[in-house]
Amino acid sequence: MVRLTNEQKQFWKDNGFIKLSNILTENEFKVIDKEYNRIFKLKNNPGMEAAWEGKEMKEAAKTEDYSVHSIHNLQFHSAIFSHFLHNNNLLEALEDLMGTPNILLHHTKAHDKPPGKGAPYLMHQDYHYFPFKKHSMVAAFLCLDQSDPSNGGLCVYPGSHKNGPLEDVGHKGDGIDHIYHYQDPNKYPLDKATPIVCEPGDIVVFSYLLLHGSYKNTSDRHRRMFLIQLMAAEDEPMEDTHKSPGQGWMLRGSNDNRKAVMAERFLH
Ligand SMILES: O=C(O)CCC(=O)C(=O)O
Repeated sequence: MVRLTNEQKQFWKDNGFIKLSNILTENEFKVIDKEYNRIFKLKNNPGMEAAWEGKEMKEAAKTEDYSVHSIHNLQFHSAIFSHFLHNNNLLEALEDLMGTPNILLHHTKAHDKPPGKGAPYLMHQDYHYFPFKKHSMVAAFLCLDQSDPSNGGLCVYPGSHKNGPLEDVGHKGDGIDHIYHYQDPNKYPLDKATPIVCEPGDIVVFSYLLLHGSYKNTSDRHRRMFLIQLMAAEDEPMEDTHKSPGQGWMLRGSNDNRKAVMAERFLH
């Protein structure tokens, strides 16, 4: 059982994020860690490159030689990740944080920032990628490595979720096939954010309204993460966007009005 204390719930309300260190057992973590490496090695190909493109990104990275390897929806690659999506400790904690017993999957993704050149992510709100009416959307960000500012760890502007959606800077990458959302790096620089230092197995949950980003990996270590994006069944998307396989999958509770399902064709 991982029910949150009143202090933890208050921290979440005040800050828009919380680090949980007691979700996975050592053995559960080992299994995920090993499978993550196996899949990344197996899939290793140029299509895994997912670093943001564009002028601001190059400026933030201070070089053109930066990289992030990414695989989306790992639960379609290995049952170990579908199993993890149903982790009871995680879902109990999420129920306490999201304030609903009815929790749906939005999507998952994994980022491996390689040593020495792992790209930074400018400060941004995930809201702009998939806006929902009630802002119930949260990310559960599993750290597979010890992570801190030196190897590209996560950082946040605590409490920024309270300001609601901020005006967004959208940038079409030089490759033209992606739109990246982020805040003006002069207004919200990475180096003024609060680093979240994690141990392997820690899970950081944050609101999609929280300003977050991550540093460049300048160390000789990898910085691997696996992220699950989830929403409440009582919420509804504002735009028909960011579809992914398995979206709307019930992870906890029930979805009696099926409102949070993304596409009409899934309604029946
Ligand atoms: O991989 C990272 O460090 C950042 C990921 C992130 O912030 C995002 O994808 O929204």
